[in-house]
This record gives sequence, structure tokens and C-alpha cells, in this order.
Amino acid sequence: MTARTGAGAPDVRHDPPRDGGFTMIEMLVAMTLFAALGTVLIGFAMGSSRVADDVRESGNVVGEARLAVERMSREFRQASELSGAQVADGKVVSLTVGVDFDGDGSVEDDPADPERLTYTWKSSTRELTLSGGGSTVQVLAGGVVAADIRLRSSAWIQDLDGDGTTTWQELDQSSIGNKNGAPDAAELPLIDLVSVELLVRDGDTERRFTVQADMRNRGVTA
Ligand SMILES: [Ca+2]
Ligand SMILES: [Ca+2]
Ligand SMILES: [Ca+2]
Repeated sequence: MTARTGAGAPDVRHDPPRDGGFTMIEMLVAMTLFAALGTVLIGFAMGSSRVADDVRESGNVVGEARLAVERMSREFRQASELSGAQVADGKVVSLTVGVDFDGDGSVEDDPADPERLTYTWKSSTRELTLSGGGSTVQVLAGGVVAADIRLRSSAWIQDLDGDGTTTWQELDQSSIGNKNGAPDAAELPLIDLVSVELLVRDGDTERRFTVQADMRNRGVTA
């Protein structure tokens, strides 16, 4: 009994410290693991929130560009007149269309509900603006890097170089054109295809948005 107790005593005395030692090590290991896991989780959470921010930001730019492009496309298709176009360095930089939104048969310049709209691209400041009824707003709040406005005609007989596309330049140089380097006068009524290509900055990348509108619904030849 005594011997057994004596033999058992060291075991009894030694066991608790051994358990305590394992517990300490286990706790240290657990703490280290939790710390490591925590760091990974925090890093992951911060990373995902950054990604979410990027997606949100990108979604805004892309969403806004899509809306702008859809709106332009709708307005050009519904336009009952192409009132004018401005040219700079041989390129169309401004386009004025008349859309009879209220359907009363005429295009009015009512400031409350303007029907004559002008889209203007200013390459020096990279601003695409929309003017109507005496006020001007910026389209896409400075996100546009480049804009390319093209005017074409389905009057194939004026396709001087025979490439299948009649550009406003060809109309200008044709027998009906006034050869002044601008789409105007007798040329405007023959223009029935408008395309606008926008290059929009989206974070580190640039995205291209294209508007292709058939203006053949125009009854009025302004
Ligand atoms: Ca009207
Ligand atoms: Ca051509
Ligand atoms: Ca001309």
C-alpha cells in the first residue's frame, strides 16, 4: 500500500504539471492559430471590401455610360430633325437634334422641357455636354476620355470612293454638297445614320461604348 502509494505519488504529482504543460502549449498553439486565422480573415474581409468598392465604382461608371449611350441612341432614333453639326479639325464635335417629345408635331425650345438637344464634345477639357432649353449639363461627369461622332448617309450614289459607306465628307464634296468642310446646308437632310463612340475610363481600364442610330424616321428635312 505504502509502496504503491509511494510509487503512485510521483505519478499523481507529475501528472498535473504534465497536463498543465500540454494545456499551456495547446493554448499557445490555439492562440497562434487564432491569431493567424484572424489575420487571414481580416485581410480577406478588407480585400473583399476593396474588391466590392472597385466593383461598385466600376458599376457606377459602366452603368452611367450605358444609360448615357441608351439615352443618346433613343434621342437620335426619335429625332425629327438634325438641326446642325459643328466641326473641329475635320471631325464632328457637336450635334444638334430636334426630338418632338410631347408629340405636338413641332420641336420647341421650352426651357422646362427642351426638345432641341445639342451634344458637344470638347477634346481640350474632355467634356461631353448636353445642352437644351438654355442649360448645359455634363454627360458622365468627366469620365469620358474620347468621343468620336460620325455622320453617314444611305445616299449610296454619293459614295464617291465606293467603299459602301457615304460619309458626311463625301456628301460635302459631292455634286449636292457645298464643299466647305462641314456637314450643313443641303447635306444635312441626307444624313440618316449617326454613330457616337465613347471611350470611358473605368478604374485602370478604358471601355468603349458605341451608339448607332438610324435617323431615317425623320419626316422633316430641316
Ligand atoms: Ca413638341
Ligand atoms: Ca465612302
Ligand atoms: Ca458642307
